Amino acid sequence: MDIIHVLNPFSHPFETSFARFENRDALLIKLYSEDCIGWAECKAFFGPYYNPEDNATVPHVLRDLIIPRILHTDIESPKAFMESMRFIIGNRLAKAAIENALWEIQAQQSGKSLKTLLGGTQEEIKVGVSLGMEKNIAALLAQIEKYLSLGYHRTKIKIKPGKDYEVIKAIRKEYPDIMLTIDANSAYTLKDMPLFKKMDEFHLEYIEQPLGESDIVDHAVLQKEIQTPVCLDESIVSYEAALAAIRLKSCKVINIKSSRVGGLYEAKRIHDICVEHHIPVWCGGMTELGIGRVQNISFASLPGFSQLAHDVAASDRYFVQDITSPYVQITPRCTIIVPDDNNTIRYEVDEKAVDRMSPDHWI
Ligand code: OSB
Ligand code: MG
Repeated sequence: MDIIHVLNPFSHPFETSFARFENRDALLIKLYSEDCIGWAECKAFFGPYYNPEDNATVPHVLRDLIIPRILHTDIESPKAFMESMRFIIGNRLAKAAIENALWEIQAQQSGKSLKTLLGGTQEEIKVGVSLGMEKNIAALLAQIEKYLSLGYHRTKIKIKPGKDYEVIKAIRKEYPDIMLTIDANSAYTLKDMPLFKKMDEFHLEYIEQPLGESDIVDHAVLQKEIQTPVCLDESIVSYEAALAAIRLKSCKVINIKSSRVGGLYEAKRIHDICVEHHIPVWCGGMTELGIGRVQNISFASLPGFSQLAHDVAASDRYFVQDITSPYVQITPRCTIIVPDDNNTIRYEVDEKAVDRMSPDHWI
């Protein structure tokens, strides 16, 4: 296995309540099987801003714990791999990176697409845009206008205390009817209840992760008091967390990121339980490069994802250059075509592009 560190500048900085990003700093995994290579993209960031892992903890967990256990062994399936990793607590981004590479290997060995292996049903998926915070409202309105004119189906903006009510009010004044959502990335507490009640007037599609990143209980208190659906992101780290949130009525919508929950197998279980309980789901993003982006597209083809738009945009939403050939593109309907067994569209890893973005090799 190789771990390759790549750095790809954003064409426009991306600012959330927890950090401002100038580039995507990512670890790529190249997993060698007998007859093929499985590529995967680890979704961790430079620091532990979004969840506890980062680009320093992941190589440790891979090199010192996971790889010694799987080197020169037969692995029956991604599921069997995950079960054998239960001795490692948490560290789901690290586990998901290997799990994703195993799905790629399984796809190659079986001659099937990831969509087919996962049970995907949709030929194309609807895309939305997640917009970072800007220095003023005019700059944000310009961003919104840009992506609306490209046809993006849903606009999500990042908020934080002091950059919330007035910003949304200004957006609603300009665009009273667009499908609008907000993402706080855990920047608030229950003390902000009056603010969230007031925001009901904006008819937002949902409010993403307003409270603590591991909270399930306070979100239930909040959801009971407001009309706007709460959508959980950070808090849903596993099937068990999803079930707890459903039972406690902590949210009405769930954003599923396969990396956050330890891989595609666990993510599909969460998708299935949400469908069973009529909780709308959509596929979240982590400003991925092409490899992770294409895996998200295949995952988002599951039947429960047919209603809402996903944080799975075209490569050029974030980057001038990408590491797949072709880059991810949107159709005139602002959808993305899902790779299938008929090779309607086929993505390859562009190793020259990977090399250009990689100042050093970690292993
Ligand atoms: O909370 O959904 C989030 C990016 C990095 C970390 C967390 C989040 C995000 C995004 C961007 O909102 C989603 C994307 O376009 O990839
Ligand atoms: Mg989010």
